Amino acid sequence: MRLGTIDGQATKREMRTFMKQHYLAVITLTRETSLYSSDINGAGMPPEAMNRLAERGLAEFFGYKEASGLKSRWLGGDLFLSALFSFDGETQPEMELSAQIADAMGRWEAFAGLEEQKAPRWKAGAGWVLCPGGKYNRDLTYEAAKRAMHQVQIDGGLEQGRRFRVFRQMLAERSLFPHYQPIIDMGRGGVFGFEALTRFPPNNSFQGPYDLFRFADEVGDVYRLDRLARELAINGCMSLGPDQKLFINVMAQIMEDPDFSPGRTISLLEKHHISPSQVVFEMNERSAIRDYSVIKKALRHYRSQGYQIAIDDMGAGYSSLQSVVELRPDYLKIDRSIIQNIHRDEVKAHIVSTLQEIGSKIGAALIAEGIELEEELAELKAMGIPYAQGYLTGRPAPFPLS
Ligand code: G
Ligand code: MN
Repeated sequence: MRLGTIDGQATKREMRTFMKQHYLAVITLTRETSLYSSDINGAGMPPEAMNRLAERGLAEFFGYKEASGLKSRWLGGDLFLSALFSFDGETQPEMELSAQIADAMGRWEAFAGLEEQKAPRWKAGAGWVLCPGGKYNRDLTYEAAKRAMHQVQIDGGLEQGRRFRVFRQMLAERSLFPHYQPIIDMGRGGVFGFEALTRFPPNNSFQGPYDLFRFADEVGDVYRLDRLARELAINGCMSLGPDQKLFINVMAQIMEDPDFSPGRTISLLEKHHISPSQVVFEMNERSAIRDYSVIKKALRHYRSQGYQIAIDDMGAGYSSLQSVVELRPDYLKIDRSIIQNIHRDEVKAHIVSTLQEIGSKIGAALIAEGIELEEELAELKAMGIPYAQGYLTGRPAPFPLS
């Protein structure tokens, strides 16, 4: 996914962005039907209604400057629209195309639903084929139509496009709103530091920050999202005490990127009078670490500047002990699945005390996450766990904390 390192590949990809890309797209509107029904789809629909649907469909797609040569045609009871979409210098033309189509289709489907209240549900599908030079024939048109019909059958195929549009808008508008959750110092009392957590206004496309980051990774844009999230996390951190720490989640794979440099982070930190020694990078293994040696090298560099490292979600299904061995963290954050009901489960207590023993041998302090009950907190305190985080001691909120 990374560019610029492999000769040839990078140049090919870069070249592509300067060339026009043409796609023949076919969009179909069809009514849900049963294979075993004797009804023919669309039968009995008044011709004026059919025309209105076709016109409205065309109108939706004429809105895009990339679309040309729009045609509409009824075949049996199904409506087919075709158009040539041309992109110039777009790095992800297919994503852009599916975003535009998904957007227009959403409105069109809604329109069709209103139009024919009695009718069975209308469904839209889209398919496209690359056509070099913008030339196409019957075979290509048929192929695109076949894909569009297939799309109708598999619900959610266009969901990707919708998500891409929402995602891109979030990046452009920088609409992430970091929240901060306090981490309590159990020995001395008081707030040891805050974990910055990415939040965004509710939408239908992304269920939460992890869903968003996973999607960003899928479409190859996780670096941009990560950078924005980090920048906003530092910007929003209004009143960090000189002895308090700011915990920032970083995907391990970000550190594998040769372009990841905390230089920008440092200047932002300076602006907010936060020193690197107050910053702890939380790493998790949600996306498997491919090459520890690269990360270790990066970590040596950050450590020399004073940053600290925490291993996040220890004890969760995807986390391994390998990162403890390889990364030599300063903190071990224990996943809430181990903390929940720890006062009633000996096995959980054994696991935590074993981790604490490991921690004390390698100089890593434990942070218990997801504490919701007084009993859990009391148990952890009795075990001598130094730091606590959870809804009980403070919910994530924007600064200033109430
Ligand atoms: O993977 P990580 O540990 O960074 O995840 C932190 C997430 O856990 C955040 O989304 C945060 O809102 C959530 N969280 C924090 N404290 C609690 C808690 O006490 N209970 C539950 N269920 N979730 C919590
Ligand atoms: Mn975390």
